[in-house]
Amino acid sequence: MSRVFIALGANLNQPLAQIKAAQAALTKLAHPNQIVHSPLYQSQPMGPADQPCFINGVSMFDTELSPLALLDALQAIEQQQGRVRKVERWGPRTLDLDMLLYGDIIYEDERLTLPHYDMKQRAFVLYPLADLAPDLVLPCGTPLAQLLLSCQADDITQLPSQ
Ligand code: ROI
Repeated sequence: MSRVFIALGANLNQPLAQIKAAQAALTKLAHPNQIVHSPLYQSQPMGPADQPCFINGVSMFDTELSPLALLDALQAIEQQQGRVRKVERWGPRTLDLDMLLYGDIIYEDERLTLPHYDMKQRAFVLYPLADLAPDLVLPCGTPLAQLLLSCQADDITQLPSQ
């Protein structure tokens, strides 16, 4: 069994409702009562600025699915919630589920890179991750706390718990 962290992001079609529905769908992938959802954040878009704010969060659970089986499950949830893969890079989306970490695995193929290739720069990922696992150390040996020190949090706002 491996501990996984999934980043959730949405900025279209009632993003808060999209994130809530995704949390419910992820709960079905986890062992019973073994999932924890971070507080949610509103964040300014990274990439093109002419798109709505995002709602972001992270969920943590243990799974027996392999990394690629978990990726299939995440993509199925994205599809169920109306995600259409667009040509435009970094455009708006109804739901993004990104596998951040799968245990201590370091992995790369054309479908999946572990840890997530850009997580170290993204405040909207690092802050909710730290809410769940403040003492986390990445597979490369870098403590999460160290990444937070060099990451500006001025474009994210924690939402009151729902
Ligand atoms: N920007 C923010 N703030 N949150 C996201 O989840 C997010 N996801 C993306 C891009 C378009 C890069 N920008 C984002 O995929």
